[in-house]
Amino acid sequence: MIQSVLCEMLGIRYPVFQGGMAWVADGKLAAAVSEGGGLGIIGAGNAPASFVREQIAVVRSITDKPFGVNIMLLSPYADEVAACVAEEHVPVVTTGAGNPSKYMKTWLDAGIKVIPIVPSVAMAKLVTRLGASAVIAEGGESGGHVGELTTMVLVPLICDATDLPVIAAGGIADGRGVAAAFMLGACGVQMGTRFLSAEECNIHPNYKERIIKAGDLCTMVTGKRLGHPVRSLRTNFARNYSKAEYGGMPDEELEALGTGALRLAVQEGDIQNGCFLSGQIAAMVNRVQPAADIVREVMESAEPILKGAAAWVK
Ligand code: TUI
Repeated sequence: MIQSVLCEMLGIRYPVFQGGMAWVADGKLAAAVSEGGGLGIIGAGNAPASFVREQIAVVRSITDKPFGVNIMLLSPYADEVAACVAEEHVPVVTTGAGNPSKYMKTWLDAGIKVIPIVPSVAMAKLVTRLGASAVIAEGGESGGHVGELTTMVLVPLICDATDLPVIAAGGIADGRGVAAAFMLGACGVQMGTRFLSAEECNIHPNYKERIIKAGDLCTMVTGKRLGHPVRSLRTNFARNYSKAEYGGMPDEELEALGTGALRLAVQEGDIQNGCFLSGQIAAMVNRVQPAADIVREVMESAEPILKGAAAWVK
């Protein structure tokens, strides 16, 4: 069984986090992952604190295992959600899409383990100084809001930049990815796209089907011009957005084009107007299965690969 310092630190069986995907990662999915021995994470996304509080209650009604909340720092509700997780004393907070500095003291005072997603060495060093428990190094293969660097480059750089445990994310969906992440110096992984196919993942059936059918070239990045690059499935919406972006559409119109598109994908399965966030690894996600099976299967299949690695050394 693969265990690492993260397991003891967080009280989890497997060093696997489920990404806190906006609109997708609700209390039911998070609870299923935590029950399966990983760390389930509620995605606050752009939702208000009332929604997050409800989802925390859902998790607590299903499991007494540890879980986390991801706070999307670009959200207009970030301040109230930050206060809510402190009041609720959630075990773990992860952050994304920004600098979490201004909330760190409140969370640490509430006894929360803070694990920011860092897209750069500078951000890793900053949150290390501010008292983070670990960092998530998320490469640009991931779905959603992406940084510049790939997982292959970012993970070892972050491992060199901090003594904290590093969780690798972006482009990981099976045992080979886990083994590779550990070889790069990570002691845990976070997966988002792989959990889109979980039985307990409550997205529209069109979304699940698209992920399962996706091939290697099925994602693209849009939104660079507005400063928030986002990886999603290459749908008509993404192609049209890209054309508008490079065709000189004014910023406000472009912003309006993207508004509501995540919800349309997740809740309505709207193939024409929805933005179906997905990592490149969707090509490797081929079936629906319980979240707990995903956690176990991915970690168990990494074991022979890691054991076999010694055979390279003569
Ligand atoms: O955050 C994500 N993935 C996301 S967020 C999201 S919802 C969204 N809504 C509106 C616009 C854009 C996205 C969908 N997917 N992943 C973690 C992540 N964090 N990726 C990149 C970063 C990041 C970027 C800059 C973290 C820190 C950061 O700091 C910038 C600075 O220096 O302040």
